[in-house]
Amino acid sequence: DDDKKAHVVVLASPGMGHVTPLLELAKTLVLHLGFHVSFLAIPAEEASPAQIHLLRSPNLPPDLHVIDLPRAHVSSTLRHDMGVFSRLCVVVREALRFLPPFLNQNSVNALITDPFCLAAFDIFDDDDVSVPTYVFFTSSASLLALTFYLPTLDEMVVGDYSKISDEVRVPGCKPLPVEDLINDVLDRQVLPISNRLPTVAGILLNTWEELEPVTLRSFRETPFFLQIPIPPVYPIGPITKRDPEPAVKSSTSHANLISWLDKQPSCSVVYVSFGSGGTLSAEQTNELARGLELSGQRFVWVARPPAEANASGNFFNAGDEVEDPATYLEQGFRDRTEGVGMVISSWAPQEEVLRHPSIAGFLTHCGWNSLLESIVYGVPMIAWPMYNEQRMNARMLIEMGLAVKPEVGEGKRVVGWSEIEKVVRMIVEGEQGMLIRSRVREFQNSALRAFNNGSLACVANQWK
Ligand code: BUP
Repeated sequence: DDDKKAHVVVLASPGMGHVTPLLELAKTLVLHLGFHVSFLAIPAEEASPAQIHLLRSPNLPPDLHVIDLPRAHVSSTLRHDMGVFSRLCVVVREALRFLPPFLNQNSVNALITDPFCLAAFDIFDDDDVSVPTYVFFTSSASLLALTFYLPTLDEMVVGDYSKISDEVRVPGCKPLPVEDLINDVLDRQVLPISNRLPTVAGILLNTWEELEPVTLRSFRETPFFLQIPIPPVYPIGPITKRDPEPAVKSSTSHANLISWLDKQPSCSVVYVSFGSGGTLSAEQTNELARGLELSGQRFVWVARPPAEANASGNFFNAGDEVEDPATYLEQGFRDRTEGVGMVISSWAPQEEVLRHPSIAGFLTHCGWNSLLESIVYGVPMIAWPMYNEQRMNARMLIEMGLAVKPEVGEGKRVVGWSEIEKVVRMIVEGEQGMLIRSRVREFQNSALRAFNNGSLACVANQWK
């Protein structure tokens, strides 16, 4: 009976890296834990077909109501020189005006939001949002630790991060080389999130004890975190997409892809994707094409038109009319790799690809969702971080033996084709690839155990 069910509101900022795991969390609350969930979605600055598609899926359970907050009129506030992060903050801030009326008109037991929405909660007065608020932190425990540590670090360097010459020592984490710090930290954009996080009722983290034991323990034991004090941290992961989604548009291209994979030998195909924001330079795109070709291995490459230097991510509007790879990939490459490789230019059914038995490896930008999906399906990785916390994620993968990392040669701007050829061969047929695969499978098992251990149920019971 709907009326008797506890009501949880899930609030998501735009972007597939947030919407995907928050929606998955919402589904779990409805399907496995008997909640009624309102999913408040903030429309992206420009309509994102992949996001719309995900939220309109006919497969969503009846007790999960997706509600689009009205599209904000932000064009006057947005300036061209603003980075992705600042633009996102403006869009979220504007949309959140609609949150208090929603909470007032409905009886709500708990509110779960991502960190970007939380950062904008300063627009509310104390009594505007009186329901217990939880954050679903859609990244690693290490990034959460860094987020908590940031105000301290900021004070130490008096806001000038160029003062840090080598590494940052975040409590509970391995020393973090300064070059791996995320760009948004360097320009102090994460500080509002850091300042708000300690005020929430709890933090749900998309990780599990065996993946990040040291940092998770440090949240409970390290004086630094006990002093702040930080709210309870609940590792509820891995929360990843589990059921195949219906294809975004041309379902035939997805069907073609899967039926092509069906014909390939088991563990023989490398899946290449740089996430929703990742694009390569023209030079790097050519080197990658050549490396893939010369490796002689089968591949599926989610390719995007090249774009120069984009340190902070240049958000590909997932599922848009996309540029035909013929316009930027050499014709010879396409002819020579026909039957061996597939180039996809639209949104790929990543979850279906990764779970496919033909997949041998994942060349990934190391977005947190992508790496969790890879672990959940036992796929070894080639780590190719691009921006945000991806460099931290890549470092973790390498240290844990779950990925190899192609190196940019001395004095080079890009990863050369021979390096790419080498790592692709290594992951598919090399000895190191086999070692990584068995290591990933250990974590796949631990992911499964964590998923089944009911940690989400423990937190969620407080909301009933
Ligand atoms: Br691209 C792509 N199909 O073609 P991450 C991505 N995805 O299903 P983010 C597809 O989007 P940042 C595609 O499975 C994952 O769930 C993918 O999330 C899905 O990276 C999600 O991996 C992407 O966290 O960058 O959001 O692109 O690192 O900034 O979170």
